[in-house]
Amino acid sequence: MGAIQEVFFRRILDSRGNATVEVDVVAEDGFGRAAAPSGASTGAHEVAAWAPGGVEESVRVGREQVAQELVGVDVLLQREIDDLLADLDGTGNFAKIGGNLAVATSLAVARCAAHSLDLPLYAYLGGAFVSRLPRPFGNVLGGGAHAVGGTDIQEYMAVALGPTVEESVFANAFVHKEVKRLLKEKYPGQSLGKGDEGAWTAPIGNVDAAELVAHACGLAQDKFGFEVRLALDVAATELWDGKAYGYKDGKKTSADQVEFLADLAKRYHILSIEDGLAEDDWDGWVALTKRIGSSTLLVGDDLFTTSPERLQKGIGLGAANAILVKPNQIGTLSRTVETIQLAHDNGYKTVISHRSGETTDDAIAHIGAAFGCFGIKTGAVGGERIAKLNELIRIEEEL
Ligand code: 2PG
Ligand code: MG
Repeated sequence: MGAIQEVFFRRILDSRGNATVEVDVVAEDGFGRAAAPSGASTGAHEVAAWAPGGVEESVRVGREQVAQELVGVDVLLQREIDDLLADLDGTGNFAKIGGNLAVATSLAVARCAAHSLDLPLYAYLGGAFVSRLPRPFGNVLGGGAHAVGGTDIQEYMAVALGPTVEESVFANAFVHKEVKRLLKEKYPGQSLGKGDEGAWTAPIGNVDAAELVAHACGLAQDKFGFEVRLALDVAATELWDGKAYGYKDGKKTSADQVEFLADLAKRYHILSIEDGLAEDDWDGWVALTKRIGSSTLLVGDDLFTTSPERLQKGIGLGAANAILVKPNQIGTLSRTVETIQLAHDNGYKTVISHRSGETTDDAIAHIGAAFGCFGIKTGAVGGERIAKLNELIRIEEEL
């Protein structure tokens, strides 16, 4: 039932003004559309983003080669379709067709299947017993590869642990506003900027930034009456030169970095630290996990790149205790789900995530709900960020 009839590929804008791909899948009884995001602080172990010639070549390959392979296939055969995409590519890392083309196709197929069954995407993927929604992680202050002149640490996030997603989303947005107010007080008359994800950027030091955001989280906690915690994405791969982590005020060895983060985590009661160490600094990851893994979520992003194989290695070594899940790092929905299930089977928490370059596609809200992810990292404000947050509020209402 529900054979795919047509597949359309087009180049569209992302939130940074770069080109990305949108895919439409038309089947006998359904229609599905999805778009791919893109990263700035990408991990070396992610699948290739695009065909060698970039977005335009991926779109051409989609039109000339992918579409004809999908036409006639039952849209409900998600795993087979995802395998077909990998086989058609043939490189093992989507270097020929582009991981972003693959992921947009894979998600558009899932949307079309859900539509043909008259189900919302989360219900199609997760079934009748979906009940636990992910906690929103909202980026409120930062720098790194996402902003000019900000902190070395890429993201300072608010994580509201409210009784509902709706209340949590508003608490995170409140922290975003309070951070602006506190920055204006601290730097009177100076202009403030925003990074790619809508987080504030200011000429503030890494520790002062933690202090300021932790304070803003405390104000939110007082106002809303539930816990609001600080979370970091250090994006340490961007700081690592092969020997040391380079900060504006000096270098840190891997051991120094572990001490620095352990101290910050304790001082500011930090809920989670993502990419506290570089993508191949496995020893550092194991050391940090031994040191604070029992009290702090240590989330591997560039470390795992949503790959079941890299996650398996981390589980074996005792590196990290949580994983960031970005479907376009691995290229298909099936592989994304494989990673989420492997994580949950081994006691690793999952945080489904946007990329710094985004569209208004809200698939990650549905995936996070369907598979019971612990968290969803998708910004605090901004059109392409609230697309996901508001969709989660709708899902919550439906449940
Ligand atoms: C990250 C992401 C999203 P990018 O590092 O976690 O915040 O950034 O998409 O640039 O990799
Ligand atoms: Mg990250």
